[in-house]
Amino acid sequence: MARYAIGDVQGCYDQLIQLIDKIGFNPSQDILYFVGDLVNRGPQSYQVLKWIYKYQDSIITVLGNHDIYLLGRYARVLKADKDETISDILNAKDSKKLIDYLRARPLVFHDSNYILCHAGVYPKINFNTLIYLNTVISNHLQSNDYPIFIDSIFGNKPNKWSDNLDLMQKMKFIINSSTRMRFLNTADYSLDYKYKGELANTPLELTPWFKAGFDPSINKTIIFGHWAALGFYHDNKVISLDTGCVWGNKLTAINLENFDLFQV
Ligand SMILES: [Mn+2]
Repeated sequence: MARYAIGDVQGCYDQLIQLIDKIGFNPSQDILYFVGDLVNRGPQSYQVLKWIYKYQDSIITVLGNHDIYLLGRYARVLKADKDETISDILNAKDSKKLIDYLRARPLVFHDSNYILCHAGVYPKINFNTLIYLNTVISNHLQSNDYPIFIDSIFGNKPNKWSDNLDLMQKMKFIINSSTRMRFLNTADYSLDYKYKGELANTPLELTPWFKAGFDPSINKTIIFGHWAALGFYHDNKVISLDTGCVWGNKLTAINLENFDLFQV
């Protein structure tokens, strides 16, 4: 048995299948962790989601910003973005089954060694608080009223965490930080949404979220994606796996027992 973590697929079905072949995935023995953003921008989102659904007993995946966008489009609370490539899912006969699977995925998953989260773990929060809010959000997404909930979660505010925020504001902050975060404003650790570039050119006033110093309760290695300009990055605290497959670069998997890297 082996565990592999895989970066942002975003509808790149052919590359997903090539990568699965390369690692020799055995669904009866292996577990695949996906960092989210399974769909959108790429050409075959429906095929990807069907494949994930088929092997769901061997797969753990968390919600990315594009997955939440798909939920919002299906729930008819978002207008179509001109760059979206999810109409095949929205028009599919089995779309309800796939959407119901997707909205039952968490924002954050953790095992004894790793935390899996699409964009990352906001470093200045107590981990138990994060896991509690993750559960509350997941309950909303799985309820019959989920379109109303999804309609209320979009927007950049609040961009600053405080224990004094009300529950709705806390949930919005956790959804934004878990699915969209790259940099924090160094002065107050608020979320920055503007700069999406490389570490080497980081503006002076910003800090990458994983360099801002972690709350001591966050004591596992964080596996994340979302940040194509960062690419593959591995230190003693984080593993970054979005290597920009949908932009013509690579799709990456890492074996979580021995850190062997696989790319197509
Ligand atoms: Mn993303």
